[in-house]
Amino acid sequence: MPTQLDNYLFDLRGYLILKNALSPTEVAEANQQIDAIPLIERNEWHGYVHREDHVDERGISFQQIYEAGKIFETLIDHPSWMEYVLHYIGGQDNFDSHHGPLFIDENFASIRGPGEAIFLHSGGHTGCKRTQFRYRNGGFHCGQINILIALTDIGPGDGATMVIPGSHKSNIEHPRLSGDTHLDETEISVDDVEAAEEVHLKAGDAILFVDAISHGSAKRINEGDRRILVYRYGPSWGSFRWGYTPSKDLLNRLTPNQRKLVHPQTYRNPPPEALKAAGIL
Ligand SMILES: O=C(O)CCC(=O)C(=O)O
Repeated sequence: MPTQLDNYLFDLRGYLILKNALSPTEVAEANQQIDAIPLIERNEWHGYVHREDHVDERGISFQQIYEAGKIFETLIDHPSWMEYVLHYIGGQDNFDSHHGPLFIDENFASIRGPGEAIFLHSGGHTGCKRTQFRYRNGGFHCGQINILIALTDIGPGDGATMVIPGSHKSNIEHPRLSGDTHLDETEISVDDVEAAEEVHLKAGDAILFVDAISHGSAKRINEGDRRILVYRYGPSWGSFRWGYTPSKDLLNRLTPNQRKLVHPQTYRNPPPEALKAAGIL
């Protein structure tokens, strides 16, 4: 459960660090499963895992990673963060009895080598409903809470996640994120962006952040790869960011609680007799 200090810091900064969220065994298993994915081209599939088609500078992203092995299924409702995510999305009283309290609208593994990064994006100034930070009536009601898990140690030069603490509440866009002086995807470092900070993690640590915070990653300078996982949670009435559909195999394997987070709705259809009686069939 989040403590009062967690709540204070999350409200103030827009993110929290969850130390040792995964055990060394879980980290090793996740890395092995990622190694087992062949190096497919952009926009190709390996089973139900899709390699996202984005710019080269962003590295490799394997979307629908929860389809890639048991370890990724256990992350759907992992005890290291589930209570936190429920608390910061809030609103579960409205939906819990009908469908799930939350929905995962994107989940992926990201692998980045030297020279690769993702530009800083988002911020409170956008007012975007889906990613918003909201606190009302004594509770949090955020639109999207991300859990970003390090599968390798991420320190200086490793292409760490960058955040601008407090920017989930900002009214004004950071001048380096747009306009004449905006940074290009591969030029990013904290030295270029006043008030941005790198978040250094050990493998197994996670960052919990509201998507409204300005975030991205520094350019990796060091040799080797940086590996992370991202699971994005929102309210159960949300929909997939990229239109993926969880496979029937996955849904059959999941526990009832996990299934609610992956596919909250049970669809209602009229029985064939009703359609026949109405002359539709
Ligand atoms: O790759 C990172 O460290 C940041 C991830 C990110 O930008 C995102 O989750 O939108």
